[in-house]
Amino acid sequence: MSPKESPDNPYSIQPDTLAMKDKAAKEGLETVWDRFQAQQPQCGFCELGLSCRICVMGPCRIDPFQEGPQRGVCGADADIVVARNLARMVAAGAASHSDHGRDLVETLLAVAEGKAPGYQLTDLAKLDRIAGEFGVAADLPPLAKAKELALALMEEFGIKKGYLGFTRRLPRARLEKWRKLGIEPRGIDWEISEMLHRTHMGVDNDPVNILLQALRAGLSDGWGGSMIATEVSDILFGTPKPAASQVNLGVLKTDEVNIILHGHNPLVSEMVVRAAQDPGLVNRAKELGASGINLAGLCCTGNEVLMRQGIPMAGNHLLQELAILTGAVEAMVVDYQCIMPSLGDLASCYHTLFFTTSAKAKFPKATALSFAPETGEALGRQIVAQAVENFVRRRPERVFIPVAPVAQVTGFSVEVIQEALGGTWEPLLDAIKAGHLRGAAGVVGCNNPRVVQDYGHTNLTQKLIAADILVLDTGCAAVAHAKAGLKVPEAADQAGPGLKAVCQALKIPPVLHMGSCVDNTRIVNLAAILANALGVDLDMLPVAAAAPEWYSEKAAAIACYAVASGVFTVLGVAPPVLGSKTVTDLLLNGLEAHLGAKFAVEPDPFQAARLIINHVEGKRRALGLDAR
Ligand code: BF8
Repeated sequence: MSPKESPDNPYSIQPDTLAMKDKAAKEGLETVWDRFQAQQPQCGFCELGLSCRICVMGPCRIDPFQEGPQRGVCGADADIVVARNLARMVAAGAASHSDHGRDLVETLLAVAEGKAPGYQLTDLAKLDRIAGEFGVAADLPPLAKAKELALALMEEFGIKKGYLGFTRRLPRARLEKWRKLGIEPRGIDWEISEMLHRTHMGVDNDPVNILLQALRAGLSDGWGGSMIATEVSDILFGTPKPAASQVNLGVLKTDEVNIILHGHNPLVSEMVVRAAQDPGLVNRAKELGASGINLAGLCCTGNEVLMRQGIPMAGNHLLQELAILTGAVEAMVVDYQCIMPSLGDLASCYHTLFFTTSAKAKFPKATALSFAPETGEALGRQIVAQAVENFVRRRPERVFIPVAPVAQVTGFSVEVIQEALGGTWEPLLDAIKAGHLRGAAGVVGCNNPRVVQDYGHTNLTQKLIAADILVLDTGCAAVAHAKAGLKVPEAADQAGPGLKAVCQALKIPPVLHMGSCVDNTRIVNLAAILANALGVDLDMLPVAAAAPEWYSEKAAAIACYAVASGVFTVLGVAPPVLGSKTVTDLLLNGLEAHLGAKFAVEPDPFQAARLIINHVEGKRRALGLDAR
């Protein structure tokens, strides 16, 4: 797939999406694009952030044309309303990632106490390292160490004085910037809850002050909840290593029991992976006429099991309904986040079993199962057993798998990158200093029906690698890149000469898969490592981030912690802030003087690439490195 200056249709650049969308239309089934169309025109007040429904003196709206009301019933003006709305988005996003992290810490404690059969401490070296970071005695045996670490991580969520523990990974200069602004993250739940308090009517009515707390809530996610989720997942299930896998709806098999793992948290899906290898269940599948049991991922649960177990990826956010429409899915298993409430309806139009696995996330027409560390292993087995028995209900005449799968290589944790470099960061720093590698960019985030699916991700990334900028990806962007064939070593041919040489020397793709959305912490962690190695703050690095197709509150939280950590971040979809000049100016300009980084909004991926390339070259110049 080569860069295309304009998309062929308003929906997607992906053949599997377009084929399945046609199938939905033929069968009279509704998808996200139908509902998006039915919502047009969407509320202009809301798009600008100018509607407020925080209290029941309202709802209120501020007239952007200055002809109608300029204040809500309480007296809040456009700046206050917009700032409060954005801040609540960030708080919700930070809460989502962090609650996911908390579930992992609870499981770590259960494992340490011998209460979680089937779960274990898989990466003991990482347990040692993280326990060391949190001051746990080095000479404890693994289970005792895991218990002390779990208890220490639980404290990160509460009333913690001073900075969150993982911020010790950052250069002092960054922490000093936060201290001056009063945004050093304290307890994770504290920052999120204070954000909700301050946006209650009649509390914080200074838009700048509100936004600073939004950054702080974002930081409590990036250097707190999400980072805990990543590190504890690695301890429990293993730190990812490179593995060959495949992507797109073609990973579903016409002759096997297909089970899709969707959502974000690996706790249940890892147990499903284990159960699917059980010879008894595989034999039962064969007795029922299937050739075996095939697992495939969707969204970030998909990324979790892809990174650690090489499980193929069926698709990203906008594929979740379409996967069911293949008619080949015996079970869709979801945990939480980014799961469309429409899935139950679609599953009921086919033979697909729809299992929810978290008591906190129930859905219409779903079979509600409830994960607990004590019963997770049995839950995984129950799900696979029911999926296998469901194979006989499949109707072959309704099955349509539209494409052949595409190859990808996954599993690039920070540890693996360091290992590939020979155990030291010097070769990477040398490549940057010599200019073979101009810099790096994280291209991350969602799909959004406002954007042609994967058009933003793919074109931006192709332009960046052609300019010798290494791309690190996570989330739904990672799926788009893989489908475009950018995540195999041969894709180095699409890179500029410097990046191509680096990739060929290390036998890596020019786009490195670093995981799910909580794993954006791997990217900021890597940035911190490089900044420390160079003796500079993060904002001095020739790096940037982009979320070309974001939709979610979690993405808003990620963008906040990226910028607050010093990383220039380009959004492909404008956040609902344009109704306030004060808020917009602060995000696009004002933050830079204090944090060395800011946001940009650029829907055109080619223009976004130019912004990032110019930024990277500007940072090189400032570091005294050669610049183009
Ligand atoms: O956490 S990229 S659509 S699946 S929010 Fe959701 Fe966005 Fe996908 Fe993963 Ni992240």
